[in-house]
Amino acid sequence: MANVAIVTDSTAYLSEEMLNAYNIHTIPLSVVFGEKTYREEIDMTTSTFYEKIQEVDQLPTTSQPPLGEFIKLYESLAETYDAVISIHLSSGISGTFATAQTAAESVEGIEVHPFDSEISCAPQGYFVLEAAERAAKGEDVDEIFARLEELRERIRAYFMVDNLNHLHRGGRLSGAQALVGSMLQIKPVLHFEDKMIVPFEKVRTSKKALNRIYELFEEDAGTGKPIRATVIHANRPAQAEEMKAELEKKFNNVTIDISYFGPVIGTHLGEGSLGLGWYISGA
Ligand code: MYR
Repeated sequence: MANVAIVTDSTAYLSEEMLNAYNIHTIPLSVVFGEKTYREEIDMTTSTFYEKIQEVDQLPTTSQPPLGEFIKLYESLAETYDAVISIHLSSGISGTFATAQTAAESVEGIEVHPFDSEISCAPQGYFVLEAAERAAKGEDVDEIFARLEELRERIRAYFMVDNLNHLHRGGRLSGAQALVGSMLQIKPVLHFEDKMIVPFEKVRTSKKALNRIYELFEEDAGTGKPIRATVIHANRPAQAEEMKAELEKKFNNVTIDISYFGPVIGTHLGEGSLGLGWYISGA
């Protein structure tokens, strides 16, 4: 039986409970306020982050985990495991995956296999939980990777921001040229394409954007197949609850959780952002 460790980074925003239940190891990204760096959810909680951004003149930036931290973590796992699968946020928006690859090449005593989720947040978590469940059953790296590639085909996620300037400022919005000029007036539905964030559809109001996301969700949920979904919010818990209740009322084949955009992703999306991720489960 193989003994594979599962590593992810903090931007999957998995609860402590899930991390412990599945024995998942995490490495934090950080937010930087002026001279000070805070590892998200270790040195700064999500609620403190959303309070702090109200008070500061200059908004934070973010940084990926240092190479040395990856090496330290992988080496510590060598004592217990045969191999590591390390699942990270999209390489199109962060250098985290590339750093994991460099660490994987230099670490001794254990084979490390980085996996580019090509997305982030709760949908990244779908990969992590799938991998962890399979690892717990004793599956080997090839079997787990095959399942993750297959899962990739089914995961969908769309999101909307209250203010596009955060994404633009952080340089994480591709195809932004088409939006510049009308940036403040527009509330596009966004998604990932080829590892990058691109506008999926340009819509003028948040209500229209949300309705469009619901329509896209219905393409899968309306089939009656079992769906696992997650409402993701940037400091909008009540709105997330409302979305969950609305979708649960409409579809009885859907299991919905609520997750959040923590400090690192919140820095780039801005407060008030909302997203919906899902996949057809049980396939
Ligand atoms: C870094 O400094 O390396 C981190 C950069 C993070 C960029 C985040 C951009 C927004 C991602 C939105 C994900 C939405 C998933 C549903």
